[in-house]
Amino acid sequence: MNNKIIQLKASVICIAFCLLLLSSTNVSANKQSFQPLKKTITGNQQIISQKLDKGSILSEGFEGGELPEGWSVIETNSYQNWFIGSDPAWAHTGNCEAWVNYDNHENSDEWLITPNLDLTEYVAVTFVFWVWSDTNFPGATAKLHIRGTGFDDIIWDLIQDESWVTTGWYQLSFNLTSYIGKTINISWQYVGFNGQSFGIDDIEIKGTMASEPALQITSITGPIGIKATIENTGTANATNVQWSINLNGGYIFLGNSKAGEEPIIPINSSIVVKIPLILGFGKTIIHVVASCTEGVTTDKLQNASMLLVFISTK
Ligand SMILES: [Ca+2]
Ligand SMILES: [Ca+2]
Repeated sequence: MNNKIIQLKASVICIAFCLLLLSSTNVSANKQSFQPLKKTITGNQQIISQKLDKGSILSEGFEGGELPEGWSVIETNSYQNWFIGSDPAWAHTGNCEAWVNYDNHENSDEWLITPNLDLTEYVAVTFVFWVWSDTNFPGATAKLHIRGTGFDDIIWDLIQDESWVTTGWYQLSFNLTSYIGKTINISWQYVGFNGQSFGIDDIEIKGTMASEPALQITSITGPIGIKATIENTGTANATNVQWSINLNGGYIFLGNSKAGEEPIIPINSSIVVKIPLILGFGKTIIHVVASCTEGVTTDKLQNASMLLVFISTK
C-alpha cells in the first residue's frame, strides 16, 4: 500500500516537473517533442563503410597549359628546352603535354622535375606515364631519374632500354615500392645532340596506404545526458571525424539526437561527445556512429532507461 502511494506521488511529481520544463521551451519544439519515436534499430544493423581514394600521389596531364605548381626545369642553354604544348594533335589526351624538341645546333641537357613526393605513408607505389618519341635517332636520349637525399637513380633510358621504330605514344610503368619511406622527385633528363623529340603526358603515381585509423566507441554512459567516448585505436590519425548520437524508443521530450564534427583524433587518443541534457522516460536504444575522412566507420548500440533527466545505461 505504502509503495503504491509513493509511486503515485512520484508520478504526480514527474508529470508536474515535465510540464514545468516543457512550458519553458518554445511551441514548435513541443510539437516535435511529443511525438514518440517509431523508428527502431536492431543490434544487427550494418553500417556500410566507404573507402575513399587517398592513394593518388601525383596525377598530371599538363592541362593547365603551363608548368604545374611545384614542378621545375633546369635549362642548360636558351634553345629547345622543356615547354608545355597546347596543340591537341600532340597531346596524349586533352590539349597539353610536356615536350622538348630535338636540337641539332647545341647539346641538350634539359631537365623536367616533379615536386617532392613523400612516400612515407605507403606500402606500395606504382608510377605510370606516357612517352612520345622513337629510338631512330640515338644521338640524344631521355633518362628517367629518381632522386632524393643521397641518391640519384636512373631507372630508364630511352635509347638503352627501348626499341621503338614507330614514332608515337608509348606507356611506361614502374614499381617505386623500393622508395617507400623516402621523399623523392622524378626527373626526365633529355640529353645529347640531334636525337628525336620527346614528350610526356598522363602521369599517375599511386600509393597503397601503409596505415589507417581505427575508430572504436568505447563507452556510452549517463547519468545526466549521454557521454560517448570515441577512440582511435589505429595506426594513423583520424581526420574530420563526423559523429552522431541518436535515441530511438521511449518518450523523449528533449535531446533525442545530436551530431558534430571533430577535426582530428590522433593515434591512441579519444574524444568525448555528448548530448548534455535529455528529458524523457521509458526504454530507449542509444545509437552512436562515428566516421572519418579516411573511410573508416564505426557504431555502437546501447540499451538505456530514461527517467526525466536521468539516463541509466545498465
Ligand atoms: Ca594532357
Ligand atoms: Ca636546349
